[in-house]
Amino acid sequence: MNGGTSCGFVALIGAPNAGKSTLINWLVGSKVSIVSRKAQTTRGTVRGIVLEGAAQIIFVDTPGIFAPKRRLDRAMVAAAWSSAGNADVAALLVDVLRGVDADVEAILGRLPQSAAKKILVLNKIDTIEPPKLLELAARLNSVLPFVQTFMISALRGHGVAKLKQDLGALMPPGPWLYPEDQISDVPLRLLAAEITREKLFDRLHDELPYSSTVETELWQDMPDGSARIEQTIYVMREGHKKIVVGEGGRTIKAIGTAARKEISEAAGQKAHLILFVKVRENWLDDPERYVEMGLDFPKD
Ligand SMILES: Nc1nc2c(ncn2[C@@H]2O[C@H](COP(=O)(O)OP(=O)(O)OP(=O)(O)O)[C@@H](O)[C@H]2O)c(=O)[nH]1
Ligand SMILES: [Mg+2]
Repeated sequence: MNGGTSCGFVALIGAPNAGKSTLINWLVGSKVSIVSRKAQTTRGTVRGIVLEGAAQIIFVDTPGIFAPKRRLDRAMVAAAWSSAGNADVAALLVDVLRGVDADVEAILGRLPQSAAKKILVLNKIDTIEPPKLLELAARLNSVLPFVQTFMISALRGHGVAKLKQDLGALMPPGPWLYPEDQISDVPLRLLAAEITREKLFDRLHDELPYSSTVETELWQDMPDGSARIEQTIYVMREGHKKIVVGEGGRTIKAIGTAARKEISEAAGQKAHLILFVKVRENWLDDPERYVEMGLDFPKD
């Protein structure tokens, strides 16, 4: 007996920047995964847990799928495909303004290999006119017949309640895997590191955000109820360190202030955030960094 409950996994997959993390945050009603204007923001998978009537839907935010070059890219793309393969439903998010580009084409080519039910989620409908939307829906469904097509704006929340409702109905019968009040599987120290990385993405340009990573080294609860949090920002060059620190320490201070505020909110306690910047030329080839990101280390 399962008490009439159902539970399953929905992998959110798509090209970088399609709006997967924005959508999972809206569905969960809280920030569980970081978002930025830049592509390739999400590096590891993040689960966001949502209740819809008697159904528990475990959404899996994944890194964007693109033609990988570096080792880290390969690890990210592999993690996304693995999530799609293990899910009950694979939801393909497409940025309607971008339409079907090479990344989307490549995803459409490989998606049939996944045993999951496939649904299409056209996102960013606030950016184009309805006739174009219908055209795109028809085109994509002619390439791969989706079980259902949704049109949403993850940014504004349009169409998201309907998406959640219909996905609830697709979940297989079974007991809930998570306690009913749990919203994510991300440990607070990892979320805190991700929040700081989001602020790096916000403030730094060009290749720097892609060649840096953030780790929480210490989380110490203080007698007054606050937390002392130490994080390290790894960069690849001395010159990068200078940019992250900024003139007179201005950039790192701004990153720290913005991150501390949000980490305090997420943790529900006052935070003292201490940031260190370290040059680690080869961190992209260091297996330990991948463990921290929750990724498998590709051997070559
Ligand atoms: N106009 C508009 N912008 C959106 C919408 N959804 C997401 N965005 C924006 O698109 C950008 C990328 O959003 P993310 O949620 O980080 O995208 P992602 O698919 O998780 O990206 P990666 O993690 O890099 O694969 C951000 O600037 C979002 O604000 C939407 O419905 N409308
Ligand atoms: Mg993302």
